Amino acid sequence: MSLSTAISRLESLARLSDHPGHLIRSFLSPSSRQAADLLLSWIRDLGLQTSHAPDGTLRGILPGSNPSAPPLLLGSHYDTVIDAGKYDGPLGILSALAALESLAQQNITLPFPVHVLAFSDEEGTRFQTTYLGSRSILAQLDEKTLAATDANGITLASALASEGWHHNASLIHYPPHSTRGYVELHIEQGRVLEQLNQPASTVSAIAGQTRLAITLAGHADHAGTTPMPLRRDALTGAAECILSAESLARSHPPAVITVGKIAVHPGASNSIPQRADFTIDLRHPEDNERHALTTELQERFLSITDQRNLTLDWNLVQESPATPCDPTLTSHLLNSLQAITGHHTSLVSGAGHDGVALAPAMPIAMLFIRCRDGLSHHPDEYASPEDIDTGIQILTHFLKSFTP
Ligand code: HGY
Ligand code: MN
Ligand code: MN
Repeated sequence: MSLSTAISRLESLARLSDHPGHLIRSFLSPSSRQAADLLLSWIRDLGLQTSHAPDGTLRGILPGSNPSAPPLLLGSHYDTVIDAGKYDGPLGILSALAALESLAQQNITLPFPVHVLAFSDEEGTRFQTTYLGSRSILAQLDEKTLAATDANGITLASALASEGWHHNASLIHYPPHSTRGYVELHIEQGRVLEQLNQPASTVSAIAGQTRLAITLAGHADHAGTTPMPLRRDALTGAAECILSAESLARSHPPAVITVGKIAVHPGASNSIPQRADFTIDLRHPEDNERHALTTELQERFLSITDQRNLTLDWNLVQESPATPCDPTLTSHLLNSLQAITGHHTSLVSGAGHDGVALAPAMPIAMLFIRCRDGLSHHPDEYASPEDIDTGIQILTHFLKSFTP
């Protein structure tokens, strides 16, 4: 596949959305199915043996000269956030296919199988629970995750049962330590490579994440007849909590805390809000710091809600540990990075990736590609054709020289 083919395929995928006005592909949605069919056709065109799991995980197998050897896994995710860019996820899948096509054009057969995986839900846009695809290939969709509900109250379990792609589906499963590892190419989603004026880097570790669902409840009342001192306003309480979360993160760098979603009930302009529901996304590269900040945040919220005579409902939706990348697998990738770019840079990832879910069962390594202004989870997300080409060359070099 030439670079121009990879670029035009990114554009084709970016046109498949659940919403006419912006890019969003969520778990098992119609546009996800269209994207899956397109990806499977491209994987098939490369001569790989394709399959899909009911949860939307796709796989292409290139057997190599020793089909029974432990496989190397490549890939990324093809779901998106809301109003997404076109590179976060699909670039990793298409770069893997481009690297394999480059090897085929050089008549190179690898001495081990390569499995290209496309995960159907890394972002958690529908159920707020991340890494559904990568956790499913390890058979780790636990009861709590299966009970997660979407905005319509549908549980993941019932969505899988009623909307899953069961026709011609097969089990895609990897027992622990049954592979050579997982390597993912991804845009950096940060500004460091731009500041260093370098096209790519490896990743040393992925920051830990804590995702919370918070509900503050007070008392609905008339906006015109209720004096300020008598109010139990859930939204102003939430506002104080949110600003407190921001000041906590600002005072503890490199911690980051984000409130990405908020809903107010009853939502009438002349009614005092009875209830405010919002999300917390808290990240830090050190788990003990992340846990300490989470405790501090809960104490701050309890104090605010006590003072305001509100109730606090604090729910841990999901947490992922800070995840180091495998030093040996990463050193192979670093050698290829150096061979192609002359650089030897490794960065910590503030963004989460499927490797977090896979790390307990296999070595993981990641290759970052520079993205303009570090922008991501935004329609203006952009990686240059030159940097994408460099990424594909590094991946190709890595596959050729990877003799584990
Ligand atoms: O939220 C993240 O870090 C990733 O984009 N899923
Ligand atoms: Mn993302
Ligand atoms: Mn991603």
